[in-house]
Amino acid sequence: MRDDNHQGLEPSTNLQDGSNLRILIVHTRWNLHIVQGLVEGAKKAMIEQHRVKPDNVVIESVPGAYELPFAAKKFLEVSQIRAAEGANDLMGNVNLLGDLNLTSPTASAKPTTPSSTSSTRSKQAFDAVICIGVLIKGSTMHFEYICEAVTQGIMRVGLDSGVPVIFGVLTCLNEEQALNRAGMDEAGQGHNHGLDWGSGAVEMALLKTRSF
Ligand code: DLZ
Repeated sequence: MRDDNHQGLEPSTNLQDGSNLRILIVHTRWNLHIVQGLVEGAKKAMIEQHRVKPDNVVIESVPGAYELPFAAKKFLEVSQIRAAEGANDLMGNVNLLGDLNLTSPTASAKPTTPSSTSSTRSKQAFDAVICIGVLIKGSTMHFEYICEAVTQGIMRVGLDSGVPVIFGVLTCLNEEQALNRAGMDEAGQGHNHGLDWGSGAVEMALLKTRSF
């Protein structure tokens, strides 16, 4: 069914050049068939419209939407520690991760070899995070509680860290609404909101480079 109330993001008049940015997408595995379409939309906008390098789009997953704020915060912190570690390695070989006894919580959990550690350390911290998930209302109050917690949590991570965190969570009354907002509806008249989230992440990440 066509959503006549759809309002997409009006593109910025300036080119938002994301070629120096590194952006994290954290997505849920709940409602994965829809979430994947949204993740692809966000990637497409960042890479094709904003010149973000494909290697600089990092994708991680969590079980459900409730886990998004925690994961965004942790991945962000680890990326900041690794970036600082890389800078310190250049100056004096200080190992912050080792000192704090932190390990990476990434889903891929690759074994740490000396070469992979040093290449990971040289990576820049994430300039923005996009949290992507799909919440579909059921017959209990669960939906309302998760929506509230996720919304507040994602906002808090952004404000506390000073790094923009995009709210890419659809909160829908049924699957049809979600498919429409992922541009996956049968009639092909929906709009993939992932595109807007990708553009929004680049624009917000670039705020710090603005002079006023
Ligand atoms: C439990 C639950 C329910 C009922 N529905 C969804 C949903 O529609 N979308 C989603 O991303 N996650 C859902 N979850 C899982 C919670 O987000 C969370 O993963 C669990 O409550 C464990 O903390």
